[in-house]
Amino acid sequence: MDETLYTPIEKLEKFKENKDAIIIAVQISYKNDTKEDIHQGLIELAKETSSGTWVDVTTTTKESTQADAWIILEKGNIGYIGLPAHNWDISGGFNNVFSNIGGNYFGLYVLKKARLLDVYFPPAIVKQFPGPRFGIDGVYKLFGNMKRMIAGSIVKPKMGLSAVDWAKVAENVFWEADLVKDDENLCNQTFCPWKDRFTETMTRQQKIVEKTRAPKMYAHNITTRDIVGRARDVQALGEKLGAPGFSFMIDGVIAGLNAVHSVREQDDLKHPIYIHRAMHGAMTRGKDFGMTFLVWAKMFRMAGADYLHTGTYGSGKMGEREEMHDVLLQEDPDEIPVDLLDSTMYLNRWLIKKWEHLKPVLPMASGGLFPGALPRVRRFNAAIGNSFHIGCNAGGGIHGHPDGTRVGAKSFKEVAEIVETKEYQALTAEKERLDYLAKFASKPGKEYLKWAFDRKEWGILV
Ligand code: CAP
Ligand code: MG
Repeated sequence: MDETLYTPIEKLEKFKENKDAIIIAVQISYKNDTKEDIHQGLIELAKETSSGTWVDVTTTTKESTQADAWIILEKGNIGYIGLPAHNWDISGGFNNVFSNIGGNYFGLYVLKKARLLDVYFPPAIVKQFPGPRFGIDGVYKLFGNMKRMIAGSIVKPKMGLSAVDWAKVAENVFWEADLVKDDENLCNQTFCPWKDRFTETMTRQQKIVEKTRAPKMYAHNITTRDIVGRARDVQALGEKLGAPGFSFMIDGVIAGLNAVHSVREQDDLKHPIYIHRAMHGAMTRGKDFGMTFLVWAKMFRMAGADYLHTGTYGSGKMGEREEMHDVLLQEDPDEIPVDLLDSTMYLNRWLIKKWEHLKPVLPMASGGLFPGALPRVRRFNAAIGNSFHIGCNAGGGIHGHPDGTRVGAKSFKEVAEIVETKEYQALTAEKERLDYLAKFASKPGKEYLKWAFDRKEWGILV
């Protein structure tokens, strides 16, 4: 655990005089990491991330210095670097941003560590980006303003099923739960062409919506080269089928922020954008070189994500159990341990906090979830002031139920409903909540829920 404390950029004593610049916070290691070494390392980094190189050159002019980055502050091995806002060529969307805030310096062999911890963009830049078209309120409206967590599923096996077999699994989810999504690696493979999968799924979804009158959503993966073209084709097919319950899913880290922004800025595209974050771990888990997902989450909000994967508060397989640290219960902490910047609690605060004109983004918890994990997700989500506004997906945690997908989905959704009841909400002690849920599942007819709660790898997390 890196105990280094990080001061958020907006909390810096020197923030006011630099608030019109782009500001990055970078944690580095250089030579022997003395105060002087860190200072020198940050000078090298500032040069490399703006106008300089490894030696002084004869071609520098007075004018060229307008692009120089500068060191705002050094706190231990964390440096706060200011870059002139005009260094980001916004005319090209997001393509130029990482070339400025997180490009070359990662390759400087003299740096033994360089982690981009955080980024601040001045309002003049943020205002140039659309942000979510729907946001949390808009997405929940599509779900009939339900007063509970959205219960979703990822069809498993995630690859290999034919379009019809995939749609049959989706159908069983839709009978009970709210949302089905493509998995991150499923798009238009020959064994499951997107048009067939979309058609088979949406016709089944439509029949269930007509029967149950309950809103359903299919997040369809459009991660492809001509992503706007694919979005238009999906939208046209949805209209032809008379089936509006779908969102555009994009593997946002892999496709890139520009792809998300390009889909968002098409005014004729009228469906929410669902961002999966596959491959983020390649950049965010390393403790020496890389960046936090916080950097990505801020820009996905600017680019127009309506839903964004940000982890399960450590309730699933993609992260150890997160603790509810006091600092994470503060809305706007003055300092936070570096290792908590990518905690689901801190990430989700940045998805929902007031930020210029940008609508809040719906957090999606996914990855190793199961019915009994939902109470814990709900408690953590409430702790950051986001109540029940979160989508929860389970793949194995639904399709792994021995009574099949439909029963698994029923179990998952039922727990999302139980935790919203007055009786459950009135319980504050952990043991009371555990006993309440166990008792609920021990009733006749609830054997399927008892199985889920009793399964060794699943259980109940409150
Ligand atoms: C979950 C999942 C999700 C990741 C996402 C998977 O399946 O479909 O893509 O977990 O993680 O492929 O593993 P299970 P994150 O429910 O079966 O685990 O949201 O942290 O990026
Ligand atoms: Mg997946």
